[in-house]
Amino acid sequence: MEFDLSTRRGLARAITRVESLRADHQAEARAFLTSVMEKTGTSQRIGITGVPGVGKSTFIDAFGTMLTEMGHRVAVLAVDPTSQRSGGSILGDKTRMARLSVDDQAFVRPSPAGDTLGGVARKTRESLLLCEAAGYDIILVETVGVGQSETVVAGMVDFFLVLMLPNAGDDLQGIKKGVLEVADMIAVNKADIDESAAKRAQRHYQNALHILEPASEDWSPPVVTCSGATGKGLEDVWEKIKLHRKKTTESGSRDDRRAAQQIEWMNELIQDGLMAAFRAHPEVRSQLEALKKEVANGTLPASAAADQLLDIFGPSDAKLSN
Ligand SMILES: Nc1nc2c(ncn2[C@@H]2O[C@H](COP(=O)(O)OP(=O)(O)OP(=O)(O)O)[C@@H](O)[C@H]2O)c(=O)[nH]1
Ligand SMILES: [Mg+2]
Repeated sequence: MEFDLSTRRGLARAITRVESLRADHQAEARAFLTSVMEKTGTSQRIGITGVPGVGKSTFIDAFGTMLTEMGHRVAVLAVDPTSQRSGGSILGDKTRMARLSVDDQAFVRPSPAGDTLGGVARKTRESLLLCEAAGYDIILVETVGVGQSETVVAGMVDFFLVLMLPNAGDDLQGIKKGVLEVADMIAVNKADIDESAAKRAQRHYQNALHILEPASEDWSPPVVTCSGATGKGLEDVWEKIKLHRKKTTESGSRDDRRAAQQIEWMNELIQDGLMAAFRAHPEVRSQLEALKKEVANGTLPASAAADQLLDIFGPSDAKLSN
């Protein structure tokens, strides 16, 4: 199956194939992806997160439009594991991306549905590669700041931007420390509402970041203020992202980060594949429930049950002791 990636329609159809749950579609999608791999890898991949209402969609609309005006081609993807439950999705509200969604230099795709974060993220990773093969040189991946989704998105981008509200209390407004650890930059958004509050929040986050060990030797995450609504500060955000790219390209850490992400992704896929094969194995299936009960009621040690099942499953060396 071929898809014409030179049109948005062709790209959209290829992504739909990636998102399909049908095994034959997935095989087709994978074969197609393999055939376009050499055209991937050249874009700037940027993750954007923040609590609901921080202004992600508004920011992306303004930031993306600024980039297409500079001559870039911008694709916007989303990772939202909650989209199925709520019936909507992060980018369902195209009204919030009024300019970008009609910009012919942009491609906007809502989050794929899925009941696990891993499943949603896998599809987004593959869609990201398709967008690159289609010639989009900047990919923005939006995720809402819930659960583990930030860590997952940070694991598929070159640069991870965390948007914050200006009314930061001393309690870091409940922000998870884990988010600060993966941030390459913090932007205090909605600075137009109250400049001095935004500046206070900026100092606050600068202090918070100083407490943490810098994640890399060649980059200390800056804290800036901006407004998606007025556009103020967005050029500065872009300058910082370009500087990061320059520094990490020179030091080699950008390639290292990408390589580590690819290996991590492969490992996840192997684990998923093995688990699926394990669960589908007829004899494992016939024994699993009974053994689970024995483990649950304490008559069989978990390790013995696992060994039994691994024995049934296959290669005799697939044992816990190895
Ligand atoms: N004053 C001001 N308001 C903003 C700004 N950015 C967004 N807003 C408003 O804040 C509200 C939420 O903005 P969104 O862009 O939808 O926020 P979001 O983070 O995408 O929200 P979710 O998709 O629900 O997670 C809307 O009413 C926006 O108009 C800004 O820079 N300044
Ligand atoms: Mg939004």
